[in-house]
Amino acid sequence: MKVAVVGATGMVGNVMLQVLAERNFPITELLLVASERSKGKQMEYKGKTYTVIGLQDAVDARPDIALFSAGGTTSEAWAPKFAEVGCTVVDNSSAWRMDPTKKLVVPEINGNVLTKDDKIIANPNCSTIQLVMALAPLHDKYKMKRVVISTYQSVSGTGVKAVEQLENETKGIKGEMAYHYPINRNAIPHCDDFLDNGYTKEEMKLVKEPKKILGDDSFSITATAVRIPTSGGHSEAVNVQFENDFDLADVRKLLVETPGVIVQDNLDTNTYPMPIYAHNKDEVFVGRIRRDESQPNTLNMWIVADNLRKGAATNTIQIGEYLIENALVGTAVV
Ligand code: A2P
Ligand code: 11C
Repeated sequence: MKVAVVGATGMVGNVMLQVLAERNFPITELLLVASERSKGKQMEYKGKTYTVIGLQDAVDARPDIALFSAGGTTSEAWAPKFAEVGCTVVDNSSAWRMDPTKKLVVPEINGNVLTKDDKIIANPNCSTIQLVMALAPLHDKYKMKRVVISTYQSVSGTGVKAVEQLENETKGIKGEMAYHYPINRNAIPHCDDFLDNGYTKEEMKLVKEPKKILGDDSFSITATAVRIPTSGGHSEAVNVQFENDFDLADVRKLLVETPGVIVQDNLDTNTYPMPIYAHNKDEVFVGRIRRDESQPNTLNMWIVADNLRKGAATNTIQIGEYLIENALVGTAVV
């Protein structure tokens, strides 16, 4: 495959290159693409040096697959141009996620919706991906009625500036602020912009995206998204009310048997998911699985994943792998 990584110099782009190399993604030609600022910059992949190119040069090279993580504006403007030359774009931005003509995919859950005609495919938001990975098998069996989510999100979800803000603050250095407030020793209930309904965009992604991925809008979701001073992954406290009652041992078994999910739940040994363990891993970790004793058919659990891996780069690349394995992607039109 001729593969373009658009946003290769960015935070997610860098993780994409690591994940592509680790998983031995079948690359015959690699194009590293970024803004005009980075044109000509040298980058390494599997010990080989590559020169960063601009978007138009990448379109002209007619890649088979383009993995985009260069922000929504770049995606809106450029994904269609890649698609026009026959390239399949897997886009990590929020630009296409809720577009009814585009698929929103977590391969383990709904890879089967993809066809050869899908030329722009959306990768969900990081906090959505880890959530649905744990919810999907439970929804299949017990049918969700209502989900309440509180997130504890890593600064790496905001980007390099936020990671630097936290590092500077821990060292007592005054630097540029990515947030309105200090993040060290703080919790900021404000991820992404506020909307007219009083929720943030991040919270509304958690409300809308799971319904599209699960292909079911019969359940309700509400969310509060909070930024905390950690960098390795996002955590989520999730309360799920089901239509049907469940057996706790069966819930654990279902999660243990779900590919891509690891149950870390042993109170005797203080074992539960945490960002320091999830960091650099591709799986979604679930623990603190317990019955909500305040109402029937309701479960509490704690879900953690590396937001730059399964929440972004890994899921994007898994979509690419799914396309290749199912012969849904081919040589671009000349
Ligand atoms: P560049 O490094 O040249 O600015 P991050 O999310 O870490 O900020 O990274 C964003 C990525 O998207 C970077 O690789 C960045 O390239 C790229 N990018 C940002 N704006 C554009 C643009 N207008 N055209 C192409 N790539 C862009
Ligand atoms: C965060 N979820 O942690 C965001 C980052 O819609 O792709 C990714 C934003 C997105 O703030």
